[in-house]
Amino acid sequence: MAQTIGAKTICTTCPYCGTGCGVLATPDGRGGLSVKGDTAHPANLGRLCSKGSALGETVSLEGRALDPVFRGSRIKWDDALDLVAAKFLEAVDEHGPDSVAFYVSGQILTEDYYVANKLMKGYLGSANIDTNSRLCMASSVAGHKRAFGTDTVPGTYEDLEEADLVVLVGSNLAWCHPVLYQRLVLAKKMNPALKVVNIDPRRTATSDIADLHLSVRPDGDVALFNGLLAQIVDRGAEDRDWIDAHVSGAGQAIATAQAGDPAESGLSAEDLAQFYDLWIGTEKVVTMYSQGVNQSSCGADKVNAILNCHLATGRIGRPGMGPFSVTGQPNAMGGREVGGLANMLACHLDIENAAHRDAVQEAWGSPRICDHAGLKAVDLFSACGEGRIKALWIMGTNPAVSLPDAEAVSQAIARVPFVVVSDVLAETDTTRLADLVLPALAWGEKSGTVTNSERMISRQRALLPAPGQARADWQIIAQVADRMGWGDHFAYDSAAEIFREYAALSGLGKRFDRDFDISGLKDITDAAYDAFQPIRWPVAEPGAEGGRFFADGQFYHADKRARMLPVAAPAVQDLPRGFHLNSGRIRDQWHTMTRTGRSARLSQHLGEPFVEIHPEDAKAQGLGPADLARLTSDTGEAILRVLITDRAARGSVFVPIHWTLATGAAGRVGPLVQEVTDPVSGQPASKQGRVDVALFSAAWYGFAASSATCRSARPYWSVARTATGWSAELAGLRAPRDWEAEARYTLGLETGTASLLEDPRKGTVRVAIHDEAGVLQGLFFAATRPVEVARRHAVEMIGTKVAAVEALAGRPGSDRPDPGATVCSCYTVGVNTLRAAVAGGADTVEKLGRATCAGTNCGSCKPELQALIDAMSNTSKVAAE
Ligand SMILES: Nc1nc2c(c(=O)[nH]1)N[C@H]1C(S)=C(S)[C@@H](COP(=O)(O)OP(=O)(O)OC[C@H]3O[C@@H](n4cnc5c(=O)[nH]c(N)nc54)[C@H](O)[C@@H]3O)O[C@H]1N2
Ligand SMILES: Nc1nc2c(c(=O)[nH]1)N[C@H]1C(S)=C(S)[C@@H](COP(=O)(O)OP(=O)(O)OC[C@H]3O[C@@H](n4cnc5c(=O)[nH]c(N)nc54)[C@H](O)[C@@H]3O)O[C@H]1N2
Ligand code: SF4
Ligand SMILES: [Mo]
Repeated sequence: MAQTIGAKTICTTCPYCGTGCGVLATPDGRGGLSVKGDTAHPANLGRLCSKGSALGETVSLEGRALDPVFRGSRIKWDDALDLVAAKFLEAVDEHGPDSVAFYVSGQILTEDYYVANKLMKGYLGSANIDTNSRLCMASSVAGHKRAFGTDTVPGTYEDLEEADLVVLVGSNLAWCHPVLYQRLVLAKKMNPALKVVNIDPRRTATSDIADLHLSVRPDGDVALFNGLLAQIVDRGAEDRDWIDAHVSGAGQAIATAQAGDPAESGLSAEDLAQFYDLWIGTEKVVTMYSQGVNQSSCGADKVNAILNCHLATGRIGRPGMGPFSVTGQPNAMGGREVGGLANMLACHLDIENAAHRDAVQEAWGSPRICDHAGLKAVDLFSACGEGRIKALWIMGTNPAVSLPDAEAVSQAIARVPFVVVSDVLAETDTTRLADLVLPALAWGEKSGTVTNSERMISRQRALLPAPGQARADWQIIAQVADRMGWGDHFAYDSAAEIFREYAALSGLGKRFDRDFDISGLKDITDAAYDAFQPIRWPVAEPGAEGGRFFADGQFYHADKRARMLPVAAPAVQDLPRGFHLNSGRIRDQWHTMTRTGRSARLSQHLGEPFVEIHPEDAKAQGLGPADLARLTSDTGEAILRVLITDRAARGSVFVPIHWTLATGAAGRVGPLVQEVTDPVSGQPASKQGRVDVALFSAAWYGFAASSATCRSARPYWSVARTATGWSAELAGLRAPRDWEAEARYTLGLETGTASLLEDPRKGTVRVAIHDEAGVLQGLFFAATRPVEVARRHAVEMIGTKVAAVEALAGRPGSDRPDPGATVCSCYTVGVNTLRAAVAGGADTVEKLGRATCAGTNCGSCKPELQALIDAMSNTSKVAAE
């Protein structure tokens, strides 16, 4: 069978980004596994990025939720399921169907998603089921529906290879879709004529491949693309025949674009001209976009401004041409297909359409069906805070961290009388707020399907045994439905059975002339589901396979025509004070770090929450390298390490989204972000906050490395996994009276012999803790300035029999150079090692790879290697002048 290669190797799909890479995983029989890329999978053709490569390091059972837990006590599944059923039914009886809600995730599988929707929309009778895709894809969904009459990504990944121009808008592809980025890098190598434009206020790792980087003003995208549309028309580059045959609304959209001022994009006339020349002069253009577009108060308008340009030129759905919204989560797309959002019905059908509702209800044989849209994520949590939601079930997402105004959201969740959280971990910022925590099967243990950015449906397959009492999400939901009295309609024995029902339902697509139709798979046997090969929808007949959409000019509005929309650029607003707050991702962490945070390798790349700020801005705020900054907004505050870089845009700071209360004291960006949403899509404007930035004047700074779990009660701390245990960065406002006690608490080491070295003149304190056998268990360094110790060296000494004096030196001897902060996670190659190799003549990424191995496995660090080479060659040029 297809999934079994060799004895135990199983084909599955990576659980992280929407690239949807195929993975070959081989369990080692001891709970771990080795992974490599699946050369047969069309998304990655054998490649994996640093996160995919490290999957084997994230499957241990440490910290896992293994039993149902009610208010701190383990309970039996039967009791847990009875309780959920009773509480939800009670609320519906007393307060109506809209008094209950599910908040789910683009990280659960299609089968989970389908069952959750069926229960909420068809049985409980409310559409109060929204998903974290609201924070992620909602603006693209809205933009697609407005333009195409359906939520459909027209193109395929091959378009990256077919194109002559790829425009990346608000996308840090190098870090967030690294395998797609590598496909683009390769495409550029094969076709040197291929040009790349990157539109992002910051200069990111992705900008390094760009022929043109446009540092657009935050939210300047509508002005930029309206300018493009106006130029298309001015230069007679629009496709009149295509517009006449297939598009409505062009006149008004063009008039609105012509009335705009492209200078409001914040770009110079030369940059604008260069971009417009390139775009208009290159027929095969793919405009790929992500959260810099979606997460905005004008996100849907940004999407339509981009779509307008493709519709005006008819550059859509043909090889190498089209708008391309890349999805974030592994099953963001699957969620949209099953109708995971509060304003959608299953299979691209509409809640507002009575015929659609009746057909779905009939197919489900359900007692009722929701007849109006439910609450969108931000409104849903507001309703929780206002006491309108009596029972809430959160699955596969961590809203106490990831929603805007995260502190208020946490309080809102705490106000709900009955909160269930299904998660794979026992302790997250959200499970802490739950009445009942349900243990879910994790990636590697569960089975089902996901759909990636290019509409490719792939299997996730179980390869490890179910741990403890954990159950699949769909199973938990179905068992609750059973206890609610609807067992006959939820009597699924397997994911395959759910998939068949769902595929059959999608046959309604034919009746209602919808594009999503996988009914060709409705009779798939269990064996064929086991052997399932990636397939792109639509699959309306057995044996069919989907390709690109819309080249034929057939759209899904009633008149079959696409719509160009008049979208006016938002007024440019100068900040009265403070900084623009931008937020997003780093290369080696996934969201709230519940999985990637367990890998020591991944935690070494950027191991601490930080704020990226421009050198001039840093100077003006009195911030120096490695200082700490306090960020305050109307809603909250954070304390973060200062990272000064000219890659930041002036007046704007960037903060990663990954840190939580579990990994830091004040590293969350969520509490800083105001609850501003796009009026069309309801998506939060997570990239457009306002903050003040000031120096956090700590009395002392610390670094700790321990074999145990580090913790702290200081106003600033953050912890990271290391190869020998944990490390911590900390800072305090007052020096502790007893340094040894402080060290022991931070290191989590109550026993062992402490050696203390204090230098009052330099203001430094160093503590080493050895066990009885003379093995170093913990090291603690404190100073009145940000601590200068060779961190990797300190970490590597833990667990060895190094003597106290050597351990306390904090630096390796001259015979063992400090490798420095990790750049290549796969081979743990540090920046100092790389600098030495470049200085020794390794002046290309390839040579650096041969000299140090860096970048030769997954390749995710190649942009950083190139940047290092460039930076060093610039420095040596300056030195020579
Ligand atoms: N390593 C890693 N990869 C991931 C994830 C992860 O957590 N870690 N998460 C996955 C998920 S769910 C998602 S949604 C994707 C997100 O993937 P991306 O959207 O590529 O990632 P972000 O870092 O959120 O934001 C992209 C860029 O938008 C820019 N930006 C901000 N404001 C504007 C603006 O007004 N205009 C423009 N043009 N750009 C702007 C930011 O500076 C940032 O560099 O990544 C997926 N992949
Ligand atoms: N400021 C700001 N905020 C943002 C963003 C931003 O760019 N800036 N980006 C937004 C975007 S695009 C996204 S997608 C969200 C992501 O935000 P979240 O969805 O809140 O983040 P995750 O850490 O992915 O949460 C997933 C949770 O599900 C658990 N889990 C993993 N697998 C399973 C499973 O199979 N079943 C169950 N039941 N649980 C599982 C994990 O342990 C984890 O607790 O953040 C959003 N928030
Ligand atoms: S690019 Fe990386 S994170 Fe995304 S699916 Fe592929 S291996 Fe996983
Ligand atoms: Mo996302």
